[in-house]
Amino acid sequence: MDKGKKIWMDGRFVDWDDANVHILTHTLHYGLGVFEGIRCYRCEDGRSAIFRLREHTERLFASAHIALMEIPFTKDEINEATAETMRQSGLKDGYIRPLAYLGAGSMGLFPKNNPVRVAIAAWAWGAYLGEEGLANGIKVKISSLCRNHVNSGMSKAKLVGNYVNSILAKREVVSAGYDEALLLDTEGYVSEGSGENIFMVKDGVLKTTPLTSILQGITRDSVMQIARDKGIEIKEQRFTRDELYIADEAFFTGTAAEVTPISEVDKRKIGKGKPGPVTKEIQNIFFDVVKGRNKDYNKWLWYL
Ligand code: PPE
Repeated sequence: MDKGKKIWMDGRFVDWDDANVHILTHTLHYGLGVFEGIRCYRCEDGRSAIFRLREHTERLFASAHIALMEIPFTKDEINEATAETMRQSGLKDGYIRPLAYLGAGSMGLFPKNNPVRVAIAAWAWGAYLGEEGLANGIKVKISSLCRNHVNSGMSKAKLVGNYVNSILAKREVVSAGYDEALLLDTEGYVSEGSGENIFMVKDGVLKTTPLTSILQGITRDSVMQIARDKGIEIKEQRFTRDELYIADEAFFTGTAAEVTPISEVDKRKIGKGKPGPVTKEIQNIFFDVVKGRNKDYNKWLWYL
């Protein structure tokens, strides 16, 4: 891992190798914690820009609200700390991980006085599903595990504990030789990837899962706005696995995954089995936007 030099912990910077916690950190035992994943890109003019920082911070606080955790900093302070972490990392581009967690104090399932702690780290992270996958598409398998039911996992919150489901699904399909897992919801409709939202294209119309069992992806929202601005029709509507099998195109979106084409699902080729025209157009615009080449979306960039 190409690590950043410093990590922000509860208001001060510490060296990467000294960013430790007590073993009785509550979140480590029981999974109640919330986090974000943010990317910072190096733009063509040499400056670095964090993509949609404000929206990520908003979601961090929304997640904490759902989790009944009170973050002891303001949103402005977290925005500034995130930007400063990127500066102090010594990296020009990378992935930033804010995490709010329950520190050591009492044990058991009724944390009383455990402090809410916040840390922000940054490291260099290339293509999440590989350069080859980003260029030519990835092979996806539907996991035997369902995405958490909303009355169990609460997908609007980016909860630490929700990712047990994701890790188990990912391990299952990777060990079967696939690149990424797709999960269905408890009613059997397509939900999302282990760490991505999903889109399909049929007859020029874009479709994506509605906000029920999924994380409200910021990349998903960006792609929807880009598509609307391009005049592409878009529907938030649930769909089944067989509808996906006969789609013309499909792709995943996520901060880490960016816009990754899907070439096959459960051994069924999607369209021609390579990135289609709508996917490619959206992917190109997305990379222009995040790298500051498309000024129409400059409001999404927080320059360092
Ligand atoms: N669904 C899930 C379950 C999810 O984890 C992510 C992000 C998304 C959708 C897309 O959300 P957004 O990043 O706002 O577009 N997954 C993060 C975790 C990656 C990791 O392995 O860690 C991410 O992409 O940062």
